[in-house]
Amino acid sequence: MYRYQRARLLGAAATATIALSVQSGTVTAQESPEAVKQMPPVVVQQGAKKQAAKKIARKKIQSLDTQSANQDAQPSPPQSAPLLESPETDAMDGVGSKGLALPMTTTRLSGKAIQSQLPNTSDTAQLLTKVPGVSVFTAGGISSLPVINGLNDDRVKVLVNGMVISPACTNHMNPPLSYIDPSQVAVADVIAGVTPVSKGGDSLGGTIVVESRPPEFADVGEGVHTSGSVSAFYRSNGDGIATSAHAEAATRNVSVGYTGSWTKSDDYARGDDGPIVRSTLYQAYNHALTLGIRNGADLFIFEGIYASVPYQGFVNQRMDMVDNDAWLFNARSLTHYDWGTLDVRAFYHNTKHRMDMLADKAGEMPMNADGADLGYSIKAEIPLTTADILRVGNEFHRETLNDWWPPVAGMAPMMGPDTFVDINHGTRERLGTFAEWEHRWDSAWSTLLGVRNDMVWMDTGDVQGYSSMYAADAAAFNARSHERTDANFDVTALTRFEPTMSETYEIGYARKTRSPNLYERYAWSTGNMAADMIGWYGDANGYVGNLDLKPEVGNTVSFTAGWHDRDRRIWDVKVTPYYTYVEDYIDANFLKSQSAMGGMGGMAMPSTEFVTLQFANHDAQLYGVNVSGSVALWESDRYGQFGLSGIIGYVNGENLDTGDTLYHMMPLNAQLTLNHRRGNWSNAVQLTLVNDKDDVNALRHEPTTPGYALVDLRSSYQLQNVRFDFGISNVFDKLYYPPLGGVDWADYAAEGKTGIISPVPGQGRSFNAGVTVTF
Ligand SMILES: [Cu+2]
Repeated sequence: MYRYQRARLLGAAATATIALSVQSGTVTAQESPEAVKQMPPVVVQQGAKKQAAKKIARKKIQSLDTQSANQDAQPSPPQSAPLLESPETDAMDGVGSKGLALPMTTTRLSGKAIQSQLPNTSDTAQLLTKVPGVSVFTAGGISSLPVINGLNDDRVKVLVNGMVISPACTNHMNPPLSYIDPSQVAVADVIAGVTPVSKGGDSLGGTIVVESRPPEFADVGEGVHTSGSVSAFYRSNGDGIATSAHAEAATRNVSVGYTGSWTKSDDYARGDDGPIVRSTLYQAYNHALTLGIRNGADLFIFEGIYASVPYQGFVNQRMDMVDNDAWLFNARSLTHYDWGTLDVRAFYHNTKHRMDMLADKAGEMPMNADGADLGYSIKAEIPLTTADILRVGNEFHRETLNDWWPPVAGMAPMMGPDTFVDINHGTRERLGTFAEWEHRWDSAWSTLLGVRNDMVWMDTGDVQGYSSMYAADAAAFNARSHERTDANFDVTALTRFEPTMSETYEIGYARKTRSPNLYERYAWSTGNMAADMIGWYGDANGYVGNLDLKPEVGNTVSFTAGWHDRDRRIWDVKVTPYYTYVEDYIDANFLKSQSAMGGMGGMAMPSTEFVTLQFANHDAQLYGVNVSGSVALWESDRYGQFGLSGIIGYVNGENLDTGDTLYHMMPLNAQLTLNHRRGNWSNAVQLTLVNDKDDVNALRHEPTTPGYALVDLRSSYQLQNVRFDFGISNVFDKLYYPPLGGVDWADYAAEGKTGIISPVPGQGRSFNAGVTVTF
């Protein structure tokens, strides 16, 4: 039964997917278990279904992740299914039926699911809002922070081409996904909740694995293969422009590629024909060079990226990004042996981050951060038998950070005469080691069991303030030892049960641990102005670090039930309820109200709305449910194909010590998309529904937001090698407030800091259009 099923799935997918066998690169051997065992994790795929045959010959390597042989043997739902080609269902199809290294809670975005979003956004995190369980909280225009099942930002592990990228900013203005343009993303896998230890470590909520376009190689007898594409998009709201280009030249074994992007937007306008939302402008460049070398099925990739953000407004922060210059280098070698595959990666990242205030905030306060990341990972996947896979790995990550604020002339003693040293050569090193065993018991049952240790070492030097005003806090901080060591242990256990070809169930447990970041432990000043600079919450409150913070430990139990037609062509539904108990959740305690501060420079708060908080451990619980599904509705030669897909998310979080609602919990929300496709036309109508948010975090004075419904339209037409995109987002120009948008500090500051601060309004209507030429 099992073998039959696998062969059948392979057959169905063979039109679009080929897996290279170790020596020969042929498809045929896959039907025997031995061949499956040998099969390397390089899935040669898939390319544009438009140019299917040619592309297949070209052996485009689509997924470079070290998935299990088992998983490669069971490619995603049949690629030939017509309605699964539509952008939304592509996002919906998940990869849940494959090996347990990708649990059922995994959603894979690739190809059209990404392409269809390019007209709408230059923010890579926004792409992920199609994924069940994922929401984003508002930051800069290209720097949203992802949340998975209510666990946000650093609690989500994000790997960009295998790199761990630490935000080098007191406001986390430069999160990992801000270093890659959406147009450069080839595949994004999101694992929500229970995550295999081979993909976890130092995180609680889940893992986002983003891979950029893999190298392409020439076909036999083709000589030098060249390819490329150019695209440009315009968005009427904010006068946004996004361009990208790709060019590649390759022989059979060597490939050199360039990918670049440039994007820019002015402040966007809110809905209801309202005024602009201040401090939402941005501009960004990204250039990436890739070298790929292939030797049989083995692959070596080297990539260098230069990412520059000349400016980016932050509507819900007191500061803006006025320059962010980053270099990123990563190398990967993927080799196949008799015993299995070895995946080795190494990376280096360096960011020079500069903050100050753009025009709206009318003030001056330079803040600088220089951050670097350095690391490697070595992962081996060993198929022990046809039913057993062992994965072992070791990885290291070292973050260094300097964060200092130069004095402002004439502003002593508040902001001078000395340099404020926030983090003085902070270091955070993590050494992770894991072992994971996946076993298939019979055609229905399989299990995954993994254990993991992460050692985390942190330290930082002594600090000083702008003046003697800050001396007491600095002295207290300097008097203590800053060295901290955490020994973290994670466990993941997953069981999958596939009793029939139309149902799959999975139950998982994970204990996951995250150590505090450098700011959570080492931000030291209790002065309101200095504390107000710390925090990535968009709440305009001040935060003070805590040397006594412990790592937070999440215990998650989740269950997924998936039902679908036998071929996964017509319909599927997936439901995942989950519960997480977090021991020592890093929340905050009230330190003081800021009402006493009035009148200092551009920074002060005349209002009692804002508070200074200190990071603190509390016990917390989160629970919720994610639902996703799709159905092929109707098909006719004359009118084309119609399909419907949707996701629903609900999460609830509570601080068990105080009874307060956790900050930034997304209210009940749903997305419903009607897809249509006829020949080269594809169209979509998307309805987004978000409930009132009245369950808010009292400690941070989190604003309530009313419920809303938004309608988006998308349309594309493929004319040979030219693709045209059209779309209208927020068709009815609805004025709305994203529940995780934070407070509109930019407006509040510009209007004289009086009255009640408003939540940040979302984008009003935008007409989006673009063209992509491939050659
Ligand atoms: Cu910053």
